[in-house]
Amino acid sequence: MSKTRIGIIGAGPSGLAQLRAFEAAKKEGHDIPEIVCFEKQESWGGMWNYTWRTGVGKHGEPVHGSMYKYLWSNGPKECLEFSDYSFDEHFKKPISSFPPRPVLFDYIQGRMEKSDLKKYIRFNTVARWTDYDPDTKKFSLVLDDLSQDRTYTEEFDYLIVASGHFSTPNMPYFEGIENFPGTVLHAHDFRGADQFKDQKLLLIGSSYSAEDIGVQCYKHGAASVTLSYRNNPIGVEWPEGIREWPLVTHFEDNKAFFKNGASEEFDAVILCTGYQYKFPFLPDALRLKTSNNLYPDNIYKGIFFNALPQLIYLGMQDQYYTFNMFDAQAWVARDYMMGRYQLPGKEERRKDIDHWVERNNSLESAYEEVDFQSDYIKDLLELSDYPPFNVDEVGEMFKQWLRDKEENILTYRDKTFRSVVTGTMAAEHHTPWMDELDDSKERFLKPKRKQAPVGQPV
Ligand code: FAD
Ligand code: NA7
Repeated sequence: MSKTRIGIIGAGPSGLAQLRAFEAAKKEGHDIPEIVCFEKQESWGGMWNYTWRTGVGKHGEPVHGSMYKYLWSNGPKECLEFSDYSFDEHFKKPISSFPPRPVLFDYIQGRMEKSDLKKYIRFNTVARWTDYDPDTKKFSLVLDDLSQDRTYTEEFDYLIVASGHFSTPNMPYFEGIENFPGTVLHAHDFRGADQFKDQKLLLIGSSYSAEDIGVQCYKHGAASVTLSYRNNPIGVEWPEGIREWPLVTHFEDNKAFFKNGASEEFDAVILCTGYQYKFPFLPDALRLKTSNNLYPDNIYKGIFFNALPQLIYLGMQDQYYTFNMFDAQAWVARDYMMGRYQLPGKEERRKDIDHWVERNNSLESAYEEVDFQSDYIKDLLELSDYPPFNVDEVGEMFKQWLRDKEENILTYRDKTFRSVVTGTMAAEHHTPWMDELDDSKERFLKPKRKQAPVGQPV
């Protein structure tokens, strides 16, 4: 009998979690299926693989990356730590709780290199189209090898969609924006604050991107930052130089008008208005259709497409938890594909989805959202042998992080947290985040300078 074949689309943290899950089973002596992971970029890491490009990439494909320079983790690293590969194991010393992107990228890569997982990945290969044959119960996946300019098709018993959902911009229209004389771009194309030094910026949106890009531009020398919200403001106490106004109604040349009756001239507009779920390689009936939320409908356990559970989605939730959630999902998905975990019938799955979706709809605060996603992770951890970790303690760290941000949006990244994986307390970074303009790994890992005794040079 031929081996079960598994296709994974995307080698970002979710797709890599799936590879790592199979590798863990192999190390335990299990015979694992045949796995191929397709990645359209020339390297792995998904969002964490920074690119300077915008628009289209080397081979004319839409650029996936939305990451930018000077991005520092927006949550404590202790909340995303892999429970089978700690920060201590990777860095060999305690590091601070909010590392910059290159440091987290290094950490992701460390686990993969340790397990020699690159061999499963076909880089520069884009998943173009999928058909499912109910008679043979196989997916046929049309692939484009971008470097060879070759199209081919392969068959799989299971298909894993790990293509991310923070890549295709949601671009609303505001009257008159077409005549705005300065830069207008979406957060997806933002590559760093440098070009906005001394400029008066308008950012539309009130979630992670607006907050982080706004604060980064302020830190790196923008003249002023105005955030404009549709429903709820971010609502923290902003320093002088950042303010938050209701939504823009329209533009006249470089002047924006707001719902509160105010108007102001700007040099640049950044639309921090979120992303669309886009699966151009899936037919209508197999596509996950959702907005960005903590429990997208129609996927059982947040993973299995209810109409066809051999189609598996990873990482499709809005995210407090990230890397450890993708792991918990990937381990359950692996056990299902290896016949070690049986799914209940379709109706029972539907009831379970309804239960989570209803609870999700009733959440009223970020604190309740954290509890919700913690419960979701606990539910997943019950179903596989992914090394368990203290989810309640991680939930408490998230809540402390929310309070820290409310207290001071410019200093929350100077706080430290304790790992639930190793018990190690994070080190304090050598430089307060607001003064640290260099986000390189080398600079980050530099030891903290010892205080010289009084009267002696350092
Ligand atoms: P992605 O990382 O998006 O990876 C998806 C992969 O699929 C990509 O490599 C892509 O090239 C590939 N792909 C897509 N379509 C195809 C196709 N058709 N064929 C082949 N390959 C394909 N999380 C945190 O924990 N902390 C943070 O500080 C943080 N900051 C963020 C900042 C920004 C600007 C963004 C956008 C996200 C941030 N995130 C952060 C969340 C981030 O999305 C997750 O950490 C993580 O990258 C999600 O992993 P993923 O594998 O699901 O998706
Ligand atoms: P999010 O978290 O999905 O937030 C999108 C924001 O965009 C949110 O504040 C929305 O306002 C706003 N939005 C969406 N459409 C509009 C329109 N038409 N007008 C005004 N405002 C709008 O996306 P982010 O990019 O912030 O974060 C995504 C990930 O990137 C996140 O996980 C981070 O890790 C980095 P609403 O609240 O709905 O009124």
